[in-house]
Amino acid sequence: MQHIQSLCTFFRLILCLGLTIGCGLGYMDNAVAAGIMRQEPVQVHVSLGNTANELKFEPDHLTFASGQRYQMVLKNPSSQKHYFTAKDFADNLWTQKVQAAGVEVKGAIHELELQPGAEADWVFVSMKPGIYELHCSIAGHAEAGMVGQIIIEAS
Ligand SMILES: [Cu+2]
Repeated sequence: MQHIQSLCTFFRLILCLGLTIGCGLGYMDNAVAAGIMRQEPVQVHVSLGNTANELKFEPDHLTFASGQRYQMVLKNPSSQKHYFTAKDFADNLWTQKVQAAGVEVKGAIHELELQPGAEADWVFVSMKPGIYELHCSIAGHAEAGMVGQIIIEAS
């Protein structure tokens, strides 16, 4: 009996490990995926630039918990175009959708371009723990300080 119990624990561990390593909801057990999709997304607000036209993200440090559903509200209150570019971060989450101006985009997203005054909602489930870089890919912006750090913490 003891033996069977430890065997069960072992397989549960393997399962958990599998879920952590799996790089998309596709790898997840359906029940686990359905549970995450029932989560009310946690709202996080990020500003690309500001009204004073400073070249920075506000905030420039973002922390997410793996396996949590988020709604990241991106806004560009400045008078110039900016990008939210975080390719490695985007590779390690599962995007449910990006919503902007009545349009909904589903599937993999790597970079978002926001025109002056634009707003976009990125709904995703953070997956693989790690430290990821963020920058604006407009020439000169990252060099001027438009960079940031995104952390996905193990939950
Ligand atoms: Cu920029």
